[in-house]
Amino acid sequence: MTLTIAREGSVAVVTIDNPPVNALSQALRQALVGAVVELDADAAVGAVVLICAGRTFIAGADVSEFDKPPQPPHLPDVVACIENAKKPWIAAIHGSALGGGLEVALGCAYRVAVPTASLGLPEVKLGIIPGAGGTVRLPRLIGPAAAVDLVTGGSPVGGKKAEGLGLIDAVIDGDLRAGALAFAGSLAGKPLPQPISSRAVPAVEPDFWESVEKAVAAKAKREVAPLRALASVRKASETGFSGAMAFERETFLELRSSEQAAALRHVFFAERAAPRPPELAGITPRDIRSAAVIGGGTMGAGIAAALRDAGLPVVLIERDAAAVERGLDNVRAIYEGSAKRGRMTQALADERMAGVDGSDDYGLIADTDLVIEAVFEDIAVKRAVFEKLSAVCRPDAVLATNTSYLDPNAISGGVSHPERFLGLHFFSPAHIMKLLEIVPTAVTAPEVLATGFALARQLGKIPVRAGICDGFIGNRILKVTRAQAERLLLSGATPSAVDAAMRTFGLPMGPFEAQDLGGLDIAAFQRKAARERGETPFAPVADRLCAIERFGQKSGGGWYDYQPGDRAPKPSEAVAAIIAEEAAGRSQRAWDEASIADAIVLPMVNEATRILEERVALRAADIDLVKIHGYGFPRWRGGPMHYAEARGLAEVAAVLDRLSAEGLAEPPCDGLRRAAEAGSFSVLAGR
Ligand code: T1G
Repeated sequence: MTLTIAREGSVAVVTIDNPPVNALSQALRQALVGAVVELDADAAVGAVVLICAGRTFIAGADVSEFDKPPQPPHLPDVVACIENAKKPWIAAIHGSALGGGLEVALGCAYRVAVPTASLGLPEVKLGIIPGAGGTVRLPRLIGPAAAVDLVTGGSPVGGKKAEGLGLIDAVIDGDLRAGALAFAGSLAGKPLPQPISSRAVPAVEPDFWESVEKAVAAKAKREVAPLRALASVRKASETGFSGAMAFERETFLELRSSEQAAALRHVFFAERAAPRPPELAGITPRDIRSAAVIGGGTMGAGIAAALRDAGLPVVLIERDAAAVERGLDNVRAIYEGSAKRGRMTQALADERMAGVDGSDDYGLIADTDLVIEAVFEDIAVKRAVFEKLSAVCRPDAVLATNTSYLDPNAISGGVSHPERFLGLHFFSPAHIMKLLEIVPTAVTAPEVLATGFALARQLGKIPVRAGICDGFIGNRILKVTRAQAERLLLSGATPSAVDAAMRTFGLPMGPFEAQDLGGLDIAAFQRKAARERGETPFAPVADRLCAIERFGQKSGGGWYDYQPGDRAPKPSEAVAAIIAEEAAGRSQRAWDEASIADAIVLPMVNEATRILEERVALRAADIDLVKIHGYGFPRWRGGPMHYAEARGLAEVAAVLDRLSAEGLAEPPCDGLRRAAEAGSFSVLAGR
């Protein structure tokens, strides 16, 4: 880490260089205090520009220090030191001024930024609240309402929006350093602005805090930090500066050691590590500058949109002209929907759509860098596609299958240069869901696997390498979850009780609501294939529902009944009767929400541990990312593996033993027992 001071006439330029994101380490905090003292003492200095080297302004406190006791100088004191400096400091912002980075900027007398800068207080996404005056200075600078949005939502704003809010004093077009120096020069002879800490907070409407609290609570659900952040902004609006700072700091220190903060930090680092797995270090991926998708159905259209959103030109191939039109209509519907919902302008939607060419002529993709197949889940259909691609595409073109359940080794059988083939398993809707399971075959070349990870980075997705088995990582665990959910029904629980318990646990919806939404027929198709392989999937009730074509919302009834035009699930007497028949003779027991959650989540952990033991997943954290980004597992619990470690693996094994004794779950696998003895999954695989 370096902090250097240069002098440009009467303006001193303080440059921070602490790669990779200029995080506020203890050494950097110390150096900033030293710079204030040095420049206050230099009579030749009339103003100070604070700027950062590298790709971004200060991106926040150093999250890797959060597990250690805070070391002085503490950030609130550093910010106060800058605010009380005798010379005006001007924060010159590019990249991201986040968390402590924005708090340092709020201690400066002025803030300028390039239009592409992003400024925010994302602390609630780490389960904490700003800890260096963010909740106290912000309402004084931009008013309580705007401050509440920034602090409780955690999302950044761009340079122009920041200027409109009054968060920055000027947007600098062109060279930031030169623009900041010119801004500093324009201050000559002007009185210093009132320090933000001594400004009053603008008054709010009488019912402001009550109404905003309802809105924040509804969005936060069981996450603790957003409401605590709101309380700190309210305190700042109703108390003097020092009292509000003490309240904020006390809240910050309490939350930083909370379970939710530990879980969210775990996810933060896992997400950042995912696109660059250590096993691919030093391997150069192939360039992807053009792409094609074979198949314009729901998945194919979503994948095409995801590729377009990353700026890649896309050719959408279908079997004939009519299917091509249907495929293009599917992509068009995605962009029209985004424009209608205000997610993008109509002009951008049109530009994205203009970059999609539809055709039934494979010859169009003879020079395409990447081709992703997303046709019907049938091995013969897929192999026929890859035989055509092998004949038409460049030998170095990366060929990928989006299969969910088929074996990529089997699909690649007819592919020429099979080392350039792999599985890229997208999750529907493919242009929204972040997870991308990357599935190498036995012969996929390392640089092709690295290309899959580079593509994920290009698409802004979370990549996880998955080994080949039925369902890879996520869907294999999902099968266990669905079987467990049915087991509960046969021992006294109801679909509504199970779904309610899993929503309380933090899932966006329960297993039965989810099946009704996605359609029961899809899993029935997989169970049929499994039975043809000699497996015995457990789904006595689902099988009977499919036999009478109760496929869920799409057929007017599944696990629940639905009134025409109403998607609200209603408990079904017909389903209850089938459950009663299937449960006959089985022991029944009382279920409360906690025991339901145990009977669903802990078997999930057990199967995940098998996946880890078999090296289908390389790291426990990868499984957490799969469940969070593919299946809605609450990120504030860190994912199933982090949740299990935080709860205690010995307890997890003991509960599974008890459930197993009642015939309600598999016993802990050997790997889970070994991990329980060691107290961590690291005994099984990489972290
Ligand atoms: N601390 C430590 N390391 C960090 C970091 C941070 N705040 N942010 C990123 N990194 C590492 C990351 O692990 C990765 O490491 C590398 O930098 C590149 O990250 C007191 C208490 C800034 C938008 O929450 O949002 O301030 O894998 O791949 O895509 O009130 O990083 O290379 O070894 O994400 O260009 C608040 C979190 C902290 C910002 C850049 N700040 N970071 O994205 O790079 S709490 C944040 C980000 C706080 C105060 C409170 C993004 C980014 P490696 P990357 P990127």
